[in-house]
Amino acid sequence: MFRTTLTSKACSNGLSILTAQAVPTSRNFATASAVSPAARSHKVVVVGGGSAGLAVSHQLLRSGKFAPNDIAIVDPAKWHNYQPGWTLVGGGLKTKEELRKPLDTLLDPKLKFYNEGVNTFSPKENLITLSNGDKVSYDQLVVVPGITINFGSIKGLPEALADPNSLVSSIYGYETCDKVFHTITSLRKGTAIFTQPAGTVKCAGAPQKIMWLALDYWKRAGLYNASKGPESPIQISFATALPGMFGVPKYSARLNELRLERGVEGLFQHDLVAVEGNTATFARLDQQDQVTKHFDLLHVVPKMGPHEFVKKSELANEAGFVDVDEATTRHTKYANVWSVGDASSLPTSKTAAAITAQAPVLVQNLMQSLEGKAPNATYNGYTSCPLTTEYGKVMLAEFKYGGEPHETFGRLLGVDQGTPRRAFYHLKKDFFPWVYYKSMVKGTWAGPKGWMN
Ligand code: UQ1
Repeated sequence: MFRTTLTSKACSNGLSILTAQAVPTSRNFATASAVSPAARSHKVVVVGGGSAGLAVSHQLLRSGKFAPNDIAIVDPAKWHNYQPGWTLVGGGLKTKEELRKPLDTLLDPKLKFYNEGVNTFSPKENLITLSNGDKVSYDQLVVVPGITINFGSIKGLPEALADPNSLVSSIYGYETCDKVFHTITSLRKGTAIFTQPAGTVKCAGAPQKIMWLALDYWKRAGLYNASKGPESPIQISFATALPGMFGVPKYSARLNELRLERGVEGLFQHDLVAVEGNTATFARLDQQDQVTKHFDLLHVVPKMGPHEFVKKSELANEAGFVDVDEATTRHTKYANVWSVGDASSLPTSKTAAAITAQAPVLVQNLMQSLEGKAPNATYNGYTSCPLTTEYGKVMLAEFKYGGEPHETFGRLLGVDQGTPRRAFYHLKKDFFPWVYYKSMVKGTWAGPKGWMN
């Protein structure tokens, strides 16, 4: 994963963009090596060694159609993190160390690894320039570097997070995810605020997953009691830029019922902009003003966005995401460029579960494209959000494009996944982290479709 913000040199040569049809048809299995000047030239270059990069690279390799070094992976990171587990770290259920592995140990030796960032994309020339200045050329490019967490987007946040005495923390970073549990266990009374920002975030359910775990912790410790109203030692608010609890109506309604039952104040259309001491300032999105709130504990979800080197490139749409067709995952202008995962423009919730469904589609379509065939695999927008609603229970939200529920166990077993369940908690806490490192990063896990080849 590209976890650091990289410097980008914008491509501003003003040349007209090639259309899909204009991409040379010779870029396929038969001729690729003939046109390549050997070193630093690959059939496929995958930018990003996160969930999407590892799944796609290894699924491509498993096709058996690639020789050593035909596929290259580019990522400046030393470590690969299982980020869905950071909520569990915040809840005191896992350690952050057990969720990460050195990136190079996850790569099949047949992959060429450039442990570097990317400065620029030159899609008309089919090459990328690395942060060390080296140029790497490709026949097919997969752009999956993820997105950045902009801690600096909230005034005073970096300082508050770094202060070991402040009860300000975030599950959205390796450095801070273990501070979260410390803040939860330290609070004895007062107001706890959990925030969710405006704009794109990874896993839009995580901002409240950690709140539900904290609530349960304080309830069990006798510090939170909804029936006591203002007499409860701890008061809890959920301050979200969204107008409701979740983007999918079915689950949003259930989560709002939980919020009301559990006495959590909903501060909707509140977007955190600054933290100073024990005061949080929010922009009110429904009115043109700001409001300040006192807090004793603050869990912050910073704003997130595309990496500069993607945003400034010819591959990005206006919002800065890699502009791909929502069904085929192929770039809308460059027929030999592909993207899935957080960096892509795919209009669905950004999760590892989404990648389990996206990666096989990208891989099948890229392989067909190499064989000179039209891509015919399609992605339906599948994504999932296993919402911890308390210790021992998870609401397994699964949906597709249009916010329509698409429930695996609803279909298989007839259960309603809007109801939090213990079995789903074990999927989230034990099975998913296990299958992720055991199979998904190795290219053998297709999520709800099970194991592949
Ligand atoms: C999944 O495969 C997965 O990754 C390993 C997750 O964790 C990040 C998930 O949250 C989900 C929902 C899946 C999908 C798999 C099934 C069996 C529903």
